[in-house]
Amino acid sequence: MKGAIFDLDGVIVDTAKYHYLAWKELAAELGFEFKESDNERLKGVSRMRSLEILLEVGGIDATEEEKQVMAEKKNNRYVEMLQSLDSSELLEGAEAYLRQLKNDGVRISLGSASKNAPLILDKLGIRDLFDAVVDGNSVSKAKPDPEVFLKGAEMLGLAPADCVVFEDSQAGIEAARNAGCGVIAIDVGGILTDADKYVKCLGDLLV
Ligand code: B16
Ligand code: MG
Repeated sequence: MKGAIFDLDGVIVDTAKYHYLAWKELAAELGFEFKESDNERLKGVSRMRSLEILLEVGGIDATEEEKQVMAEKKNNRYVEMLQSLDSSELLEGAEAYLRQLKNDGVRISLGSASKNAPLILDKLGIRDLFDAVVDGNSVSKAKPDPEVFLKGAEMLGLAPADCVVFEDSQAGIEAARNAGCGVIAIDVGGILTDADKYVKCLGDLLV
């Protein structure tokens, strides 16, 4: 491993709980209940695709314009919640593992679908640990398309085969495979397949 590419939500921090609260509020405004079990389907998925899944759950039709307004409303609420995010919300061993890799000379990139990734890294105080940041602002094709990880490897100046991806979603694992990277799954629920190795958190990889 010359390069390490990290997904953000579910690997470094649990932002899924805030995504869920913000989507739940939007659903309530639209007149239906969005359950935590439905939220599983939104993990690793882009903002617009998440909205489409939410509307599907609620049985609601909306025009493109209405969807834009809804997505913006949800994001404003989500960003409001992110304001109080700090390093105490880093997942177990995440910062220590990033520092371990840095000490070992491994180059580090982010590979996330989130357009809020720069804000989240700043709030967590770990932005300086990344040599490159690839996120929802710089990719056009969602996972399982390999674009996010191919870009990450390129920004690190490395071949994809020399990079290992750390992912918590099945679509992300497929994206890493499609890119030709190695992949370690952060698999709390024991539900993921097709990875090279499975751990519960990045702390399990500390030496
Ligand atoms: P935003 P990841 C993903 O983060 C989340 O898992 C997913 O639920 C969210 O819809 C997506 O980011 C887009 O986020 O609305 O902030 O642009 O796992 O790819 O780090
Ligand atoms: Mg994720």
